[in-house]
Amino acid sequence: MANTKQIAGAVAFVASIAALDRYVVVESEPSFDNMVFIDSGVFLMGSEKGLADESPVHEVRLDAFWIDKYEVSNADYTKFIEATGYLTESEKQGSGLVFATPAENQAMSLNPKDWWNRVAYANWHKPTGLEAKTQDSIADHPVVQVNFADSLAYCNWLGKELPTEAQFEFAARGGRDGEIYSWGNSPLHHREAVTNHWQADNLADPSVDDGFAGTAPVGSFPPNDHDLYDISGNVWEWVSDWYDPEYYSVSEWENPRGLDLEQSLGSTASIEAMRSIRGGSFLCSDDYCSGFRVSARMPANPNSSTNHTGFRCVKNVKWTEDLMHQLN
Ligand SMILES: [Ca+2]
Ligand SMILES: [Ca+2]
Repeated sequence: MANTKQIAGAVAFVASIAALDRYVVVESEPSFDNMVFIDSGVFLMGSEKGLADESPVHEVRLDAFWIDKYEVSNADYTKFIEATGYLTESEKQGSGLVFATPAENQAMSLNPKDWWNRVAYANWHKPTGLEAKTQDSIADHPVVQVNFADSLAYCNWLGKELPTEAQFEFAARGGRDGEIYSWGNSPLHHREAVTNHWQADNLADPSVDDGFAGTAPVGSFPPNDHDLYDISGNVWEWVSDWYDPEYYSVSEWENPRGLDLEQSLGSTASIEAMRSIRGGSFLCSDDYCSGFRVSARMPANPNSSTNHTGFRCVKNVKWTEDLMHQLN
């Protein structure tokens, strides 16, 4: 671990070169501030008690990596925008997807498509559109209305990556193999304020017993055993894998990264391949979605920006050391 810290400065230079064929130029001094070191290890990924795409439970070995302690905040993302002039997809398109309770949009349908409205001018500045709070008032909230590319661009700027699904679950479990939640097996409704979630029985009945109907400032709830905040709840988080519901049957044992695009397209029979998101959001409850279960997976259109999906980044130790080796 110490060696990795010591070479961080040199790696910044290498990372800036590596990033040239990616999206944006990496800033000069990437740091490990507010990151948690996750040592290499073996864990049991998935669950036999969840949805079909969470099984079979399979053993996975991961190399060591660093992961952000918090979801990336609006204040964090502002630095990226100001440094690069990057324009997010929702800003280019002039709209983003915003959740509306069934009562608000007059649609009591159980179809999730009826809960989402495309709202003009909704973007990371104004997550729910023109009438949203000012950016200053949500500076410490997780950035949302960022699609997969918008999220990856931020991570690459810092010489980081999006976590793989396996890295996210390994970090979220914190050693709790076989358990349901990042905090153990206690049902969510038996605990108070363990994570920012939806506390009512249905989506037409918003409840704010945990203090937040929407996003909460990052770090408002207790961390997991790895000192990671909001690794369950608050906002869903983009991970790097293409989503495939049957991937666990063919997953590599070591450092799995998901199927490639062609395999994902073929498996889902979808015209548009989906990426995976993890961790659940303020819209999940134990009765609905339950995305904060540590094994829960969700497909998401990588081109879509919504007000309940953000991200955090990782720095891969082996990737870093390989670059140093190439440099020498
Ligand atoms: Ca809440
Ligand atoms: Ca989260």
